[in-house]
Amino acid sequence: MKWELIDRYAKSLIKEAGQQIRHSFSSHIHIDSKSNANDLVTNIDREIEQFFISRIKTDFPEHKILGEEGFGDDIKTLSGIIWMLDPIDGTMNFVHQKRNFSISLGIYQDGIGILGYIYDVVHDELYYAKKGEGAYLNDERLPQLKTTPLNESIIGVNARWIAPNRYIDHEKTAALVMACRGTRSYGSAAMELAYVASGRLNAYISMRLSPWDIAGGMVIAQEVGAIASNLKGEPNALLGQESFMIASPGLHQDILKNYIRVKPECVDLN
Ligand code: 2AM
Ligand code: CA
Repeated sequence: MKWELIDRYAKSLIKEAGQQIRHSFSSHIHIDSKSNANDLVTNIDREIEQFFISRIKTDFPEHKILGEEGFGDDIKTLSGIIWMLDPIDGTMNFVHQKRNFSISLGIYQDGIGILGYIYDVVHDELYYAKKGEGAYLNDERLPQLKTTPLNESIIGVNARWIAPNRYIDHEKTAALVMACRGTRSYGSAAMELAYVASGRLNAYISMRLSPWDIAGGMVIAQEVGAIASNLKGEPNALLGQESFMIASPGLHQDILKNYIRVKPECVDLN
């Protein structure tokens, strides 16, 4: 019963937050940058995170919250129940395009993903899953993923990883781009995970993601048989930034083995 209650509660919080974000389009949005000039945050990111936290702290005081904007708890271990929240994943899209961003939420117990949500606010598409009970897009159950060969696959990858960079061998990534059917880059990691889970993409690759970017999507993806790992092929630890890849079963192996080479000198890439 407990998880059914938390699930209903989380969905209603997400829908309410989505409404607030849609209303914010007609107000003044204040934009700041964080780690670099292109790493954006707005007053809306902060207000939405605070909205979630104040509600969760009131109604589930024993739960912990890991939020991108830092208003939650200082999380050092995954013990207990932790809500991993990105109030707006794809802030650059929120600012520049007013679409292609999402609310991303995963609820974990002792490191195991129990509930996952990705809400495409503008299209009113809620992807969600409960561990062991399948994944859904709004009220439609998502089917199990079928393996697609690379030459029939669409890969979500940012063009910067096809140019020389310090993390991975760009010539290998360029070969991947040539070998697949097509590439896309949507600019919201959580949405790209949702797209892999729903078959709109067949794989998604990123060099550096945080727990709140992937926590919700991992629960959803697991329910449809997608495989996720860091670029070394290890499970993501969800405690700090890591590289990331998710794909349908056979494709994950193929890409990791034949098209990804992490530079040996790049010691800080997990
Ligand atoms: P964000 O918008 O919540 O920051 C952009 O390619 C995707 O990567 C977005 O989902 C973005 O999430 C995420 N991301 C994670 N860390 C990032 C960083 N340091 N700079 C820019 N985007 C980052
Ligand atoms: Ca964010």
